[in-house]
Amino acid sequence: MGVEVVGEELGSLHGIPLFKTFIEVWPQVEAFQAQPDDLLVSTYPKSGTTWLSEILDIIYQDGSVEKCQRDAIYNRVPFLEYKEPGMPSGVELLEKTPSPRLVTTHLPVQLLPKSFCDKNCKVIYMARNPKDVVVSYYYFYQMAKTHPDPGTLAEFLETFMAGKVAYGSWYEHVQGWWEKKQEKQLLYLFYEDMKKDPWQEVQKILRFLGKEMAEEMVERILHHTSFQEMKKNPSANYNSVPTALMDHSISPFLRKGIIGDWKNHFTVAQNERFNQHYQKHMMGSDLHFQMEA
Ligand code: PPS
Repeated sequence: MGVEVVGEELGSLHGIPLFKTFIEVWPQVEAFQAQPDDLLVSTYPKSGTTWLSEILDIIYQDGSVEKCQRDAIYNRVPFLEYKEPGMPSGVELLEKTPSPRLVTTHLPVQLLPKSFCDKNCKVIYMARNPKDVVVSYYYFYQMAKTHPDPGTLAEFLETFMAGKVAYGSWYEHVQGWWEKKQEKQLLYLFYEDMKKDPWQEVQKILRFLGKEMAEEMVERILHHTSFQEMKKNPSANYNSVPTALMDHSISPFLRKGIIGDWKNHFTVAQNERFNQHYQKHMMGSDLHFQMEA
């Protein structure tokens, strides 16, 4: 008989709603000792973490698809603050990962363990427009069983706008990391740019990493990390996660991978309300999001 995981209500970490299992290991995460050659991939949930991780891993493996199949993406690129009962924590996994390490996190900038700044680690942040994030998150809340019940989409939209979802306010997250760009080696990317011109975005990444790659290799990377390829790739599509934790029959992890799916979900009234909320919370920011393809 399979174990049934029932999503508990979220706890609170320094005011940020978060899974209680993650909060329990927080002292370990906070004390994490980064190494100068660690590369941190930072995102708000559902903004392209897995996609960017796969792109970076294949760059690190010099374009070798075979080497990227050595393990599941969540083991190749450990998730810093992760913890589930019976599973190694992100920190435990990282301690066993050879350098140079790729590390993912969804932490808002103010909670980033100090060591990443002390060691001057490079950071790549990827942001995605909030309308597609909230739709993607709604499906993820249902398929990834550790989340509380999201209710209807209308209810979930309110929870999201109020910043009461796991990792808190999208607005604070994208703006906080945007401001961090002033003082750190940080490359700030957008999911929508990666969709529209992946070649150009991969060139930005290569420049940021100080790497050069033959055109043919870049073509191979783009093919390997396309939505269609990743969706059928068992080491990138999360199918290896036990069904008790992620039920892909409810919604696959690689669900649609497009810009503008929110149009298939928001009513006209919800869209108007969301736009007003967005304008209010982004006022004064020079960050701009593309909501459409
Ligand atoms: S998580 O759980 O926060 O780590 O999720 P994350 O990986 O950040 O985001 C999942 C969404 O990214 C889409 N995705 C992609 N889109 C385009 N191309 C590629 N290769 C790709 N890989 C993942 C994935 O489908 C989720 O978005 P939605 O809109 O739900 O499809």
